[in-house]
Amino acid sequence: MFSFFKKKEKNNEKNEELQVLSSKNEKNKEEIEVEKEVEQNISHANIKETKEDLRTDDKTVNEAIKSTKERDEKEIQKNFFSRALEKTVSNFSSIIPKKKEIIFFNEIEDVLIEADMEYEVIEQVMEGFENFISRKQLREKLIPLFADMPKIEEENLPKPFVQLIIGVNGAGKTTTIAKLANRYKSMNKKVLLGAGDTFRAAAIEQLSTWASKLDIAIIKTKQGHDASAVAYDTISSGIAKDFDNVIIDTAGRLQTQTNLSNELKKIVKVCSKAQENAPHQKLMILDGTQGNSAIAQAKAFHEMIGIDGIIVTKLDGTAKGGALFSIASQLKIPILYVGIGEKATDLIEFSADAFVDSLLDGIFTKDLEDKN
Ligand SMILES: Nc1nc2c(ncn2[C@@H]2O[C@H](COP(=O)(O)OP(=O)(O)OP(=O)(O)O)[C@@H](O)[C@H]2O)c(=O)[nH]1
Ligand SMILES: [Mg+2]
Repeated sequence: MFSFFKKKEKNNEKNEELQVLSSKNEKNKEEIEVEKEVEQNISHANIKETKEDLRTDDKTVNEAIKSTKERDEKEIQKNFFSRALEKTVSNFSSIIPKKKEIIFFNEIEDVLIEADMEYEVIEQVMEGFENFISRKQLREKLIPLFADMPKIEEENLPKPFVQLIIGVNGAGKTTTIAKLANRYKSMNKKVLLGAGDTFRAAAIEQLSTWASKLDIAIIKTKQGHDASAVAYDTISSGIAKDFDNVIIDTAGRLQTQTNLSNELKKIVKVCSKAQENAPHQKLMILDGTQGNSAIAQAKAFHEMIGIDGIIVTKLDGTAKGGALFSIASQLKIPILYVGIGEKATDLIEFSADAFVDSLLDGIFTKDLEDKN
């Protein structure tokens, strides 16, 4: 009996001990859990922090890459403009044989006349200048001449995006179409050309040759056929076959030729029947070698059908680069590109900064303070 109670007592003690142990275990378990959780939180926080750090680092690196890329692109663009303005700038040396930091009033005036800037614009630029002019002072007057050009929408474009190319005979329309097509193709766009110059058989052939050379699709018909029908067929095919860009050529014409200007109006109207709001851009091609006389042409075409953008060709072959200032400030139509040769790659996006700096490089030394 006694031993039974003793045993029970012992058992109870053991149970208590076990309970204590198990509660200790529970406590340990809890502690371990808490510790684990703390550790996990710390390591999460660390990972998060490291990730944040990496993200910040990534951002800095990406921003650095972006700004280097932008700088490189600007430099490349400026080099292109220096090439385009070679002839214009080489003429300056008869007025200013050696580049200078500060230039005399009359010399600047002569340089601008030599570059074929219109006199009205020259007066506007020279107004308020003292006897000597620095690079910075002149730059601040030249850049705003391009400020009135409206910006062109480049995003959310309709598909296909239809461009109609117009201009006088020999301005460089067909060659510029090849250059634009080549540019869009290199951006992975699906491009379709429309041989809308049905006036001459050679014109259809010329565009076809470019199309096969660049491996780009083309819609064409026989010489003498209705140009607006070609425009309609090209746009319809562009819609049906999911093209990104449609570029339509037209015959060269003078603004004074009534029949041809009526034909142009008809082409524009028919385009809008094939696709809403087409043509989305009516681009006027101006021959850069004509200098300021191209302005009157552009004005007349603008009154006729409304021009959305200008491309100045043959800048490589002229000393009249300064005409671009008058074109921009008088027409207030954006200059989109500049042609600098006969190859498909000889087209550069217009940049007022690169253009003005290339001109200024021809007469001014690059002093650090004024350098942009
Ligand atoms: N140097 C140089 N030549 C160019 C440039 N753009 C066009 N040309 C040349 O100018 C000439 C006329 O070019 P086209 O593209 O046939 O001109 P177009 O306006 O289509 O002529 P039409 O169809 O006859 O009205 C060709 O010999 C082209 O190679 C350019 O930017 N620089
Ligand atoms: Mg042509």
